[in-house]
Amino acid sequence: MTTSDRHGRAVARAGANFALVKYWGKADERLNVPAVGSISITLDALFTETEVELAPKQRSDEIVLDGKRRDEDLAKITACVDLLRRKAGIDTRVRVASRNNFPTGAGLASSASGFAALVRAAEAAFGLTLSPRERSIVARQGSGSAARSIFGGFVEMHAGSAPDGSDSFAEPLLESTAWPLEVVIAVTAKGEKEVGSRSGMTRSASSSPYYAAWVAGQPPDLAAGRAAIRARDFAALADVAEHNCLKMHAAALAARPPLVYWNGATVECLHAVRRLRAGGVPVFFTIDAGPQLKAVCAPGARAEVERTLRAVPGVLELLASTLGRGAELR
Ligand code: 2P0
Repeated sequence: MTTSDRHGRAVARAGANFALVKYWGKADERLNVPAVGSISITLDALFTETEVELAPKQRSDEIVLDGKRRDEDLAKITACVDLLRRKAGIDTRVRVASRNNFPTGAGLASSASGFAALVRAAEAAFGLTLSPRERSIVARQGSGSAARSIFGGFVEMHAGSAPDGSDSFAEPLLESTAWPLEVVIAVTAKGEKEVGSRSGMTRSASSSPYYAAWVAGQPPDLAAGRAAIRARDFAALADVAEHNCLKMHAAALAARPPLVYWNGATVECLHAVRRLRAGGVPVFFTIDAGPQLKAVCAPGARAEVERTLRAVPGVLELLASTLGRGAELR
């Protein structure tokens, strides 16, 4: 029996994640090693489910996302699956069918959950058993944030310093059940963003006068984020997360041409969250490379956060989630 007879097909699910101490910039573009570490939370309610099936008769991989062929994503997916083909010692092509239960490419971390689910499913389809760390290293080469979606709850990604990227992986910091924070996402625009994270990072690194300061400031933010999570200190986490988010956007805004990921509603939501917290509601915001605002709140505060954000003009829809588990086979 060949590997493909024994295995051949697998389905995996991975939750989206977003960073509270952010990844922005690369140390090595070829190996996709980030310039800075990051700390994230993995979500339960926003996920990608991916089926990988060996296709021995095909000469190239095939990717279908939300029912549509995505030939534009094929090169990145093939490169990532190649890493697993090499480990398995086989050269068989695959058919990948993937589904997001949330809008793709609008700053909601679809590449994070997408590559984490792809790696988990392809590993199983090829009959491999990787350690979680190896999975994270492979997922990173698909998309940096995907290294974090391998794990659930609170996760830290290490930038690492090895030239081969072998110490650039994520690992769990705290389980979701140990501090069950909740998330409300204010969707302020739908559709794919104008400038993807990857080119936004390159542009920031090459042209923003604040990029070096952004990189230099990351170790203390990581230490503060780690300490706040270990101590379950909401006020401390809110402080470092908002500061770190605004620094990332400051570096991006100062790029040439500028990277303005926000719209008016994003900014109104930011103010609404700050007003809520000033009034004693345990909530803070973060914003990624897109116009959606993510509000993170302590258990019990979600209903009030939802009421407030729903009333902000320009908010099209709210998504809510608890924290979730890492990438798993179905
Ligand atoms: C983050 N973002 O830490 C940051 C904040 C967006 C803003 O990780 O080039 O899609 O595939 O490694 O992972 C988005 O970057 O970039 C991201 P690649 P990725 O969540």
